[in-house]
Amino acid sequence: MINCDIVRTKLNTMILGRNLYCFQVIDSTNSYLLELAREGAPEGTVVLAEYQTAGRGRKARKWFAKQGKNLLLSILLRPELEIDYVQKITLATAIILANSIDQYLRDNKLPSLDIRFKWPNDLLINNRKLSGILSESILHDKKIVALVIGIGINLNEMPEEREAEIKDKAISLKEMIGVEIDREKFLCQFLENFEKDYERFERTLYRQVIDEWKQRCSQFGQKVIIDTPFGEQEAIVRDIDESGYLIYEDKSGQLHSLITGEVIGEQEDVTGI
Ligand code: BT5
Repeated sequence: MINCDIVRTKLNTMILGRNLYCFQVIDSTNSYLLELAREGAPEGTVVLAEYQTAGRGRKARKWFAKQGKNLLLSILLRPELEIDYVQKITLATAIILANSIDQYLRDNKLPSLDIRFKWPNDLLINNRKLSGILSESILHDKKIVALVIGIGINLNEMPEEREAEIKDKAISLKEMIGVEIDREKFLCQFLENFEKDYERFERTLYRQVIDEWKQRCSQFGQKVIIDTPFGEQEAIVRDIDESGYLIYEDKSGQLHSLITGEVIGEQEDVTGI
């Protein structure tokens, strides 16, 4: 069991995680935190669980995690911003998470890993999913009243412990580097980095987020299948716009932006065609 007393003592933040809820089992940390948010919980509240009975991804997909091996958490933010910023804050979370992993590996003299991003919310290693982020918001008049960022990251789960459904798709840090990740230490570092970077990104209205995110994305130029609200389409990923939406080129060479759809398949790299 992750030791929340250790986390509370070691955590060097002003706001983030100061209000910390830890559960052995919960339905979903996001659902619980959305409830707390409706009841007025303050910005920076964090909910952590060792196991979720209804952990979810987008579009009611499931998030699997073996008890006590990974990190499952949700963070409550209350940025005084419009709905358009939700996507950028999600991309910012991926950047902070990837940088925190780099830092953990560096600090512990472990081999570095090439963490890549897949739009809109995946962290990948060797094309397998290490982490997923689910942002859910409560809005009023297009303004964000509360934003719950849910993060699932595979730290110590090994392939033999994994659900059949994700056996070929998932990867964990321990699997890559061969040593157990200190979950309390990693969590504290991540929350500390999050607090610093969130403040930095917000102060500059998320201007650097897109550039920083693109540096870890290898999808540009890839021929993919895109699941748009109007059905599946072949496309080439071209860019991310300043709101964090995906720009893709359709078969006739026209550019479109994708806000809610999804890149579901990757084909060969066709950069330059
Ligand atoms: C996501 O959705 O990737 C967002 C996942 C967010 C999970 C966290 S855990 C804490 C918080 N509380 C919650 O209830 N949720 C958040 P999406 O892009 O829709 O991807 C979902 C897909 O990822 C599934 O359909 C599986 O194919 C795959 N998947 C599920 N569990 C996985 C795992 N542990 N590792 C890698 N892939 C996984």
